[in-house]
Amino acid sequence: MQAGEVHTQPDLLDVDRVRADFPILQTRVNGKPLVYLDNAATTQKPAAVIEAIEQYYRSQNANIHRGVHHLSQVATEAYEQARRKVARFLNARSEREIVFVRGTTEAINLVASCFPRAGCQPGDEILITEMEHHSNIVPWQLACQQYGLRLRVLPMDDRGVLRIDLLDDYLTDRTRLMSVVHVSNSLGTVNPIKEIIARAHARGVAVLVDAAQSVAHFSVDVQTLDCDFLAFSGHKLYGPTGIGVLYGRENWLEKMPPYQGGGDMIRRVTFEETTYNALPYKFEAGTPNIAGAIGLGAALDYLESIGLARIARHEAALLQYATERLASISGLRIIGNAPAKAAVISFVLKDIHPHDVGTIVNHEGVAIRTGHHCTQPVMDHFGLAATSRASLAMYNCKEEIDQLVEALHTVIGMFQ
Ligand code: 7TS
Repeated sequence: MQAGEVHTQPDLLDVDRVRADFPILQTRVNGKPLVYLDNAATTQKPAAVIEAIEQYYRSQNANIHRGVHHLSQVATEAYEQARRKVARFLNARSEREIVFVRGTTEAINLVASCFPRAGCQPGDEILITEMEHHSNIVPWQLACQQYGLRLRVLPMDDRGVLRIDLLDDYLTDRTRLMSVVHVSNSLGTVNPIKEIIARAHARGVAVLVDAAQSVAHFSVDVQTLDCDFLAFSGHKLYGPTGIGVLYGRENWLEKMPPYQGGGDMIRRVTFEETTYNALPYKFEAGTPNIAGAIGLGAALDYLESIGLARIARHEAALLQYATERLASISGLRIIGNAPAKAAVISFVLKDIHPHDVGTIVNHEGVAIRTGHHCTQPVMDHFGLAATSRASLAMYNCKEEIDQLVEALHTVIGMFQ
């Protein structure tokens, strides 16, 4: 190293320092250090998020948008500041495009309920894909029943890659909206979302992006993507449960009728007629999850202090390491082998039931998810009932992957 050269490598994530920010990672399970690899289900929370929520309840709690008193103004400002942070995080044009909801599920239900009333006729089509989470399937089935629409499904291949070569056949003159997952929660596939959006737009089709599994892993910019809607959950992004975001392009949100009726979403109510509030409040009926929004804002601050580019590099290296180590276990088959993947490895181990795999590795302190991951059509594609799934976050490290591999060898030993 040359004199004067900086010793630290600013581009590298300091995983020990990051881990120290997450109190729960000190937990021991069955006498072993916790190895938390269920991050696609929910991430752990840094102290900064826990403290922001506590501080809100200790010193800022009041209902928002209604009171002239001090605390109500403080709480309103904190809630609206969180919205501005989300708008900046996604690079939205305005915070009018940011609707707070309970999570990805509610965001998709909102669009499935309101979009058809603004932009569809009976016989029109909604396009989804074969790798969607149930929360991006069932709301559209309900909408199809209610509004006489037809649901179409773009298939994937056996690597878990969408058949983009068929996209133009599936985008018909009747297609009004395509709702597509950015990163698959059960396969890890990163879909070429920008290309999909461009091709849908060329046919006049609006696009909703399910970003539940992408926003915590690499930077997502709604203007660069040019999406019409985008949904994510706070709890998969180091924030609290019960809060999430629907980004909606302003012209669509203006056109769509409200989702729920109640306080705060109105301008004027009489028994004869009600007029609605401005965006985004038209879609936020009732007292929202104020503490949740503030906690989400703190999570975004934390994420940005680490830097998504640095997180993406760290997780990509870890995913590659984990893939190589798992693939070297005899009898282990990785499900989902797309060239572009993020943070998720699903696998089956010989003919051992995934629930047995999950139970035994838990004895070794390792938390993985087993089951269909709310993607039964994906399981059907591969002729499986369930897989085991390890999913990564910024605080995971190589030693934890080694512990998983060791625990899997214990599983194999028990079934020999
Ligand atoms: N979309 C995707 C791609 C998801 O992975 C999930 C949750 C959702 C939508 C729903 O998010 P929610 O916050 O509204 O529940 N995925 C998972 C999972 O993989 N394991 O548990 C939940």
